[in-house]
Amino acid sequence: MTAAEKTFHRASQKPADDYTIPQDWESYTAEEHGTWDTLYERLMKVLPGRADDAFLDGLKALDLGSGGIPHFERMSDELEKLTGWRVVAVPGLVPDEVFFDHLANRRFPAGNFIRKPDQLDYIQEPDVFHDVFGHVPMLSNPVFGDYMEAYGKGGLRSLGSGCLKNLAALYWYTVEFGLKKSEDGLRIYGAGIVSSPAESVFSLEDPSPNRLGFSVERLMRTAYKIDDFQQTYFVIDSYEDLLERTQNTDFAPLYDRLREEDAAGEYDYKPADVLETDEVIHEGTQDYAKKGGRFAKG
Ligand code: HBI
Ligand code: FE
Repeated sequence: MTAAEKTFHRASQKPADDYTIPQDWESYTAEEHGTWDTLYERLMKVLPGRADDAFLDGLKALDLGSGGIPHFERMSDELEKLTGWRVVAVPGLVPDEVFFDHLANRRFPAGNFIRKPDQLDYIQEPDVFHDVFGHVPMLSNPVFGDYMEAYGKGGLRSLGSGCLKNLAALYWYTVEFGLKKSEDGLRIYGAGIVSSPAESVFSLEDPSPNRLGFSVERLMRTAYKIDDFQQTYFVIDSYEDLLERTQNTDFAPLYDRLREEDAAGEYDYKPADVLETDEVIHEGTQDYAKKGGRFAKG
C-alpha cells in the first residue's frame, strides 16, 4: 500500500458502538512517525523546568520518546501496571456520554491520526500527539488517574443536567490547561499546554494572562478560548486537593444553582475576568489578547 492508501485505509475504519477502532499501528508511514519525533524534540526543549514532575515522570515511565508514534496496546500494558488505565484508539472527538463512559472505566480515548507536517503548530481536532503525549503521561500518576475516573463518573451522572458545558469548563481549565503550584514555582500539567511549545512558555512566563487560584464552581462558570492561548490559567495546590475538592462537591445543588441563575450551560464569567473573590496569583495585562492573539508578534 502507498502512504496515501495506508493513511486512507486507517481513516476508513468503522468505529464500534463505543467509537473505538483498531489503532492500525503498522500502517503509520515513516513521515507520520517523523512528525511525532519532530514534535517530541520541540517540546523537550521547553518542558524541563516548566512541566510538573508528575508529567515528566510519566513520560519516562512510559518511555514516550522520539521513537515514533507509540503502539497503544504495548503502551497500555505498561500504563495498566501503574494505574489501571489503558489507551483506546478513536477516530476523533466522540459524543460526551461515550467519552465519559471510557474515562469512568479507565480507558483514555486517543485519536489514531497525526497532524500533517504543515500543521505542526496548531490543530483544531486532538490528534495522537495531543492525546498521547499531552494526556497519557498524567494518567501514570495515581491521584490524577483517580481524578480522571471521577470526572468520567461525574459526567455520566450529569447527563441530562443541562450543565455539561459547565462540566466541560472544569475539564478545560484543569485537564487541558491546568497549572499547579510547586516549591520551585508554577508548573504545567494541562495537556493542551504541554503539547504546545509556545503556550508552555506563555502560560508560565508571559505577563499577559491571569493566573488565579482553583475553585470548582469558579471554573465551571468561566468561558474559555478554544482556538488561542488562554486569557486565564487556574492553579491547583496539588493533585490531591484537585481530587478532594471535586469529590467533595455536591453537584446536585450546584446544578440547581446554575439552573436557577440561568447559568446552566452558560458562562457567567468571561475568560479574562478577575473577581473580588479570586485568589490572584498574577493579574494579567491581557496585552496578547489586545494585540489580537493567535500567536501575536510585534
Ligand atoms: N472526545 N475523543 C475525545 N476526546 C476528548 O477530549 C473529548 C471527546 N468528547 C467530548 C469532550 N472531550 C469534552 O466535551 C469533554 O468535556 C466531555
Ligand atoms: Fe485533550
